[in-house]
Amino acid sequence: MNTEHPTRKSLRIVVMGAGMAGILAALRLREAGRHTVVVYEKADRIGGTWRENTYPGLACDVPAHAYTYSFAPNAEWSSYLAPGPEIQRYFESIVQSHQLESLIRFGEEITRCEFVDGQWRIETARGTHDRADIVIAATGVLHHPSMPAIAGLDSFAGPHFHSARWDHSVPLDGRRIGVIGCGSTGVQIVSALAGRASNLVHIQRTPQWIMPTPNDPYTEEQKAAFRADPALIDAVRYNEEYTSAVRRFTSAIIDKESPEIHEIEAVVLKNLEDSVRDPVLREKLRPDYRAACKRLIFSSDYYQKVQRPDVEVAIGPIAQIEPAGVRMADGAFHALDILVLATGFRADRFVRPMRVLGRNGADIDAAWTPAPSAYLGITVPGFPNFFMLNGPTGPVGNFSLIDIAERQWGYIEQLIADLESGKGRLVDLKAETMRDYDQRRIAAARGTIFGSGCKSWYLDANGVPSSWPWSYDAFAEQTARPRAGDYEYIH
Ligand code: N01
Repeated sequence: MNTEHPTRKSLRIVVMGAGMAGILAALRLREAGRHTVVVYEKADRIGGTWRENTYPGLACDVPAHAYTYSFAPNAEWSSYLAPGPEIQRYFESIVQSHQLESLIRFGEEITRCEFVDGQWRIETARGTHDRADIVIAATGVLHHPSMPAIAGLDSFAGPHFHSARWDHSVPLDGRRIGVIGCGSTGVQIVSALAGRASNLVHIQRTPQWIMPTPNDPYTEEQKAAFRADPALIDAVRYNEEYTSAVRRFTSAIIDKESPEIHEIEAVVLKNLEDSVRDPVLREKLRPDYRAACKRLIFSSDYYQKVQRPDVEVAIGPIAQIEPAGVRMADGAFHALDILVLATGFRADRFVRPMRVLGRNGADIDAAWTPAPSAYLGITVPGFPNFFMLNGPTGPVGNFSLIDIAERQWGYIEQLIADLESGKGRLVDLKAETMRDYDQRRIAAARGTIFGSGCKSWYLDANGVPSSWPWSYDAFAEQTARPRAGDYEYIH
């Protein structure tokens, strides 16, 4: 019996998803050791976004030592920005070293989650039925590929696939490859395929601002030093230059007239002016909206790669896709063997298409129409004991989502502790807490750089940026502990 907390009881907790955030939750719950924990994972492997995205050039644009669990530093990162497969291996190693595999039910996609008689009833596509006192939804942010509605797409004669569904059976070397889309994904793919394709065409409806970023490999000596003294890893992770860059970046995005955003604008403009020699290409690549309005792209070599003679940039809308290639609205035709759709994700989905039904028949789909929101990206009124990691309106602008998930987990742990200690059997966000949050959030979001006039996946169906619109420190402070009065406790 736990003598410190005599009233603490064991709860049944279902975690949805075994990506970065689900692994975090499972690991923390296993460490606490008091609960029955089951993780449902629709795929046959862990990894979430790092399992699903396997495109050439995949890397994380957050420095590797910052995109790492705080409790599991990794001396082995090969470079300042880690390649995707290495990140996947890191998560696999965490699952293995913490023996989490036995908690995970693979190949089980939850299709329905309904609150009945004080518990959550879970149903999977395979017909498994389960129940839970608490649900942790760790279903990811950018998860469902967005297929573009371009006329003739299916008529394309060669292989064509979305960036998150890469077909590795298709040989790339010496082929004519078209890449549609120039978000972080399209830019990484083009940088990786330049020099492999015989002809590479980067098709951009809207060019992007590019922030130059060094990406030096770590030497064997550096890795040995990290191994010998983990404090050196902290020195990179919590390095003053990086943390102050994160703070300056949030100041920039939340205030579109701040000195910090003007600083970013100057850097990306200089990058374009200094890097692209041909004035015609330079003008093609010059965005007509403000820097960081779309999620800023970090690249050390994109401008160099698109100046190669075997790489072409095609700017403007596509008229149609034809069996032999892509026809632009200006009539230009690009003959292609392979077409890659780096066209992004349906960023408003979160737990959907799963059916989630809360108290009194509340439907998450209705609660999130026209646009999803969750208090601190974690809770929604009417859905008691249902906690999200990286849910809607959390910070998603060029930050380490691991850090965000860890902060949210710290907050969720305290709500779980309330339930264990008998404060209530259920904890439900008050509707007025949500209303007040959304009013303040929406007013603030309209003033952020994301709302300065471009289109991006940040904008919800009302055109409001759905990312956290305040500072990083405000997020840290507000997720440090649940605020008295925000929640209703039900016995
Ligand atoms: O997707 P996006 P992404 N015709 O939505 C174009 C994260 N990420 O996969 O701008 C023609 O940014 C669309 O054009 P437009 C990161 O958070 C992180 O690249 O709408 N083009 C745009 O260019 C990132 O922000 C890493 O005019 C069409 C592109 O497709 C997020 O994922 C790495 C079109 C979509 O860009 C999403 O990035 C990679 C059409 N019909 C990704 N439809 C890290 O390093 C769409 N487009 C952590």
